[in-house]
Amino acid sequence: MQASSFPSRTGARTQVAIVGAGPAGLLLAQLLHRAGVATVVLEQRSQEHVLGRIRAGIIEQVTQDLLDEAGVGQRMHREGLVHHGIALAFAGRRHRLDLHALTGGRAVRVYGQTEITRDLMAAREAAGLPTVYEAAEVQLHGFDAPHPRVSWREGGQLRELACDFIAGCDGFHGISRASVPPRALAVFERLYPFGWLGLLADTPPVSDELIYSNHARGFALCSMRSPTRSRHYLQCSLADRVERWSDDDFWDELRRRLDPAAAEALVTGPSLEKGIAPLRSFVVEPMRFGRLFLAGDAAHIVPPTGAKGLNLAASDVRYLSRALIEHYAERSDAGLDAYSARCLRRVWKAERFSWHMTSLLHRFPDTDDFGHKLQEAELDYLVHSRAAATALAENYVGLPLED
Ligand code: RFL
Ligand code: PHB
Repeated sequence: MQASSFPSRTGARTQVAIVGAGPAGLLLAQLLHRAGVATVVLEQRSQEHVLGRIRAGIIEQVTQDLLDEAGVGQRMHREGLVHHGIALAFAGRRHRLDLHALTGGRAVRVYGQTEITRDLMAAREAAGLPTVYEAAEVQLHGFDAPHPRVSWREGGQLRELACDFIAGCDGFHGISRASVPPRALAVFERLYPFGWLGLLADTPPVSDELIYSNHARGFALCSMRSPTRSRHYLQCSLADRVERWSDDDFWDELRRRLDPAAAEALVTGPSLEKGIAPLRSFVVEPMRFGRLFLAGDAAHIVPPTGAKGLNLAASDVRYLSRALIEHYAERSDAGLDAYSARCLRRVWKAERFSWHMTSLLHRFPDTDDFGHKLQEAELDYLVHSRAAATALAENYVGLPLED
């Protein structure tokens, strides 16, 4: 289905062609629109498919501020849940980290990525701006020269669009990064020997706040989307298949990996969605090639343990939107020239934090009893040392942006 069709033909042009209608692409488009910069968004999947992906749940203050700036924060303020703390569970006990007290009054908000995407799509549609869904065979041309173009197939017909810049917001498997000559890229990657099995259910959350649990059987996370909808994850083997997990199997295994009070409080019910995601750390440098700018998962992936992926996509978009607006309004390319290095400084700190949280909380194939005792000792240190707890808290709520 096509929400708002773009009457493209040879000779059509825009200022910024945006590839991908995930949160990065749609947020960039909305911020540019509010500054009077014209965009066309090209998305390979249908609108329903994009909205059907259940992903992130935790958003930092920086991301909330950006949604407000984009004029799409109203429902997030109404329906999102402000969380002042998280719990770390290990050795059969649960310990609260008071994020609010440890960070001088900061917090995170539970508001699903699906809802953010829905709000951004609604704003774009209301403004009558062009988004092409089900754009097949998107290709990027000439971004190493002054006049880039993008082409795609729509209903079997070849379309083409000239532009000043291309924003590659098409996620990890997208075409944008793949269009750059490999010799121009440095890739940094780490794969983890396990995945996450996620389950969404209309059951009340186990607790008012998220529980991250380190257990000898593997990691577990109890999260939520609302006071009546829970989202849980279990560390699973990469060889696992979602069909092998009945809902009952999932709930039984989750219960085993929780502290006794949480296990007691767990309310089960039929799953609305169940899926397995692999865990990966990935960064590509640089994030700019001529007139192509990568943003979000197209340039970097973090394992979800630190809840940073969507938030990093948002901070890239903040830097990129300001740089493009500065280019058009002030004829200055300073922001565009600084974009890659500025993003990467924040990206690498989030990579470090996400890797650390993953290492601390999961059972690795080579985690022996000694290794598990070390994890428990570090967790014990974390929850009893204000200095260590502060370091975790300030990363979890989100590090500050550069001006
Ligand atoms: P997306 O969301 O992948 O969107 C990219 C879009 O581009 C389209 N596309 C193309 N379009 C045209 N032509 C092509 N050739 C194309 N190829 C792809 C795709 O269809 C898609 O619509 O990337 P974006 O916008 O950069 O957003 C990134 C976030 O989606 C991601 O980082 C987060 O979901 C990560 N994440 C979390 N992040 C957080 O900040 N907090 C969390 O609590 C959190 N939890 C999670 C997560 C990711 C998870 N999974 C499944 C990987 C929990 C999980 C389980
Ligand atoms: C989620 O609610 O989907 C979620 C929350 C925290 C994480 C990862 C995912 O660290």
